[in-house]
Amino acid sequence: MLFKPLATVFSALAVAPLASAVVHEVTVGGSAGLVFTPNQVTGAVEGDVIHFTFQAKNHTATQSSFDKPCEMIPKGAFDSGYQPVDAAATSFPTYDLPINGTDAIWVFCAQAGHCQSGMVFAVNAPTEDKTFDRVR
Ligand SMILES: *[C@@H]1O[C@H](CO)[C@@H](O)[C@H](O)[C@H]1NC(C)=O
Ligand SMILES: *[C@@H]1O[C@H](CO)[C@@H](O)[C@H](O)[C@H]1NC(C)=O
Ligand SMILES: [Cu+2]
Repeated sequence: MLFKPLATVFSALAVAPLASAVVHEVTVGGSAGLVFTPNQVTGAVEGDVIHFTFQAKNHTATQSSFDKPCEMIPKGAFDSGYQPVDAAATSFPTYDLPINGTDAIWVFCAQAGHCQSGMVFAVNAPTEDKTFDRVR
């Protein structure tokens, strides 16, 4: 009688970390236009992954900063590189961005003109001061 409840507790502990890791699906471009869909993710924590799926046109997911939302940060930026996808494509390249903490992460598309058209994305953007609306 004692053994069974303990086993239940241990198996619940063993699956806890897996259960809390979330894969956040984000579509880049495609029929929605020059946008990331959704254009931001909140509440992401270490262990989560942003799974970008690139659709039509030729986009990137590149790390920027709040102050320069259309420029790659000078050191250590993540960058998917250009992902050209034909309008008639039926399979789509993907890029996984592991989340390592709860700090705000700013992302843009580096294709000429796209960021200037509003093609920006954020993870854990603050709700005050440096907010998502202020980079768009
Ligand atoms: C994608 O865009 C990049 C940057 O503009 C360009 O160098 C590359 O040739 C493009 N690829 C295709 C297949 O159009
Ligand atoms: C998290 O760390 C990994 C490994 O260093 C790195 O490749 C990735 O770009 C980091 N994620 C972010 C959002 O900076
Ligand atoms: Cu783009």
